[in-house]
Amino acid sequence: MNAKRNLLLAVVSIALMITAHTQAQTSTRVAPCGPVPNENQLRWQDMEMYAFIHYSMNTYTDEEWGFGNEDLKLFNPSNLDCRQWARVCKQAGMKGIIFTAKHHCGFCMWPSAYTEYSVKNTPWKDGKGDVVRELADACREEGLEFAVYLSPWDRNHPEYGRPAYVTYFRNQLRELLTQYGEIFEVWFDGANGGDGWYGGANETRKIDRTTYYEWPETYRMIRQLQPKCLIWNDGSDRGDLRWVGTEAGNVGETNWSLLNKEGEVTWPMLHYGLENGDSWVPGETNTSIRPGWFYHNAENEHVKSLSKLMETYYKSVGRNSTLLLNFPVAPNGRIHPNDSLRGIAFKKMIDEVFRHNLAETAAITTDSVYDGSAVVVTTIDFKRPTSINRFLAEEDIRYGQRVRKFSLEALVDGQWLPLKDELVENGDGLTTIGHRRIICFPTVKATKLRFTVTDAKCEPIIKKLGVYLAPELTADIPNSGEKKSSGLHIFFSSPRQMMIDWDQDQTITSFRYLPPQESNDGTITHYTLWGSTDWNHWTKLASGEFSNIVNNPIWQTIKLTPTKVRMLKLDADRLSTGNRMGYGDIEVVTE
Ligand code: FUL
Repeated sequence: MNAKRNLLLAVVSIALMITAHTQAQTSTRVAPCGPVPNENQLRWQDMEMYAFIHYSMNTYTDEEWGFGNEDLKLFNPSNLDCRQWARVCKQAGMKGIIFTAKHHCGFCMWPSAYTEYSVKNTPWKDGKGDVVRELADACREEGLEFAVYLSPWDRNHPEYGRPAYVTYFRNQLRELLTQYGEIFEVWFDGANGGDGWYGGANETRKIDRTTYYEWPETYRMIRQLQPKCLIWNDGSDRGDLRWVGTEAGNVGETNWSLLNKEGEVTWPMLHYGLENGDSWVPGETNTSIRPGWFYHNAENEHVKSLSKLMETYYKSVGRNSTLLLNFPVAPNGRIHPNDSLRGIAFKKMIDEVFRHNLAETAAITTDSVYDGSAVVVTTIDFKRPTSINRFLAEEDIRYGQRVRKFSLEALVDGQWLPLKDELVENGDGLTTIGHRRIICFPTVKATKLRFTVTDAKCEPIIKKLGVYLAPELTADIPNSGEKKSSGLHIFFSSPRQMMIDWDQDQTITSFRYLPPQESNDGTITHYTLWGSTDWNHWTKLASGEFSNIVNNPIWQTIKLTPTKVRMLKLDADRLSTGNRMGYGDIEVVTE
């Protein structure tokens, strides 16, 4: 290989690192390495963080999924204020908002001409209101981009499951794509629980998600009406973006922005991408700032802590992904102060961590011994012992994603110390880079830092390097609501059934339940606990009574013989009062 040219490239790349977005003129000579992003994907990747807003009938029924027959009279917010949502999102560092224009219950937040099940038949603003319009306008005023979530599954529509519904769905999409200005993304959730109201039929309807919606035709319409719009689609025809396989807020530390155009997409492909995939399909990491996607009063003290949000940032934006962070809207029509304050503190902390790039004042040298798989050694010389704990690297992805593996070493007291990604449990975590990779490591006082690309598909083109000292989060926001359960992915499949899932099998030895602490409402007195490794076969792990829990609402422990599970299901067989199970905290003890 041409060693001189590689050296030049590496030096040019490093020279470019300080000004992140300088055009890499020299590298225009470079041939792309495998699939590359299109203009829309490049623009989207630079957004880095944008918000989800979940707000619908569920907000008024305290549910996560509506059945489709919820009473239209329930929708009558006293103080709906889309400008407040937009301001909060903006201050939380979000560059846009994706709004649940229609969730699975089928209720439309805009006055669609194709259904009666919408805001136009509610008491809110005497049926003259349009939440989609108010939010689209508010986003534009705040300089945010706007996007829509339109659920393909519709538990209200009588024709769901038959061809007529697909026409209805497209008609609705056309309304959203033609009446509300530029839409940066469309979000088509893959959920389909089968049963629903369906115009009164009240039955289960099965569809083949690979064929039923006739996506290619819908995609053509989107491309024609909104050429800059990105398509997110979970599980069927390949869109422009992919789900990362979990709603917990993390993508794999190895994260290729590639998938194959055709064929099945397995869970590891969603989570880690596909190194030799033939299409550019980058991952979008979606998670909520609190356990549920919709607002539940019972979760007000469960808003994610600042440390949890920072970890989410490192495990999404810091792993070559974007972060789609959900802010639910409360029944009064506003984002709750706990969520907004935490969101704003999150943005402040990101700014604080990345304020001073210590590489900017260091001397940087690069040496290349590229031999077909690339070894490029960059030494960052701080001249004097300097405390550091974060490393950042960005590839110029216009030319493809190239780096497979790298190493990081710090010169401390004259000795080279290998560093690893402290957020990764197995291995050193120093794999792919892509748009942005951030490595967190315990603070070291180093004179030099050595970054070596040890394996790459083609010559690496590093656009930016950064070295930072993140302040220690010694005291998180007081009463942050950080719970033992905040690391768990908890959701409710019904008001009396809690589900917890992990990315992989766990051997669990006990399950712990803290009842709600402020009232007895929703306290579980009798329970059944189930475990599964595949969602289909459930084994009863335990059932019984939490004795004296009402009078003495303390932690309850269900001891188990060590059992391998990937998901858990807790049924509330009896509650002290109320119809919805409540909890103060949950802990699952694993081996
Ligand atoms: C899920 C949906 O079923 C949830 O209700 C939520 O909208 C989330 C973002 O996607 O799969």
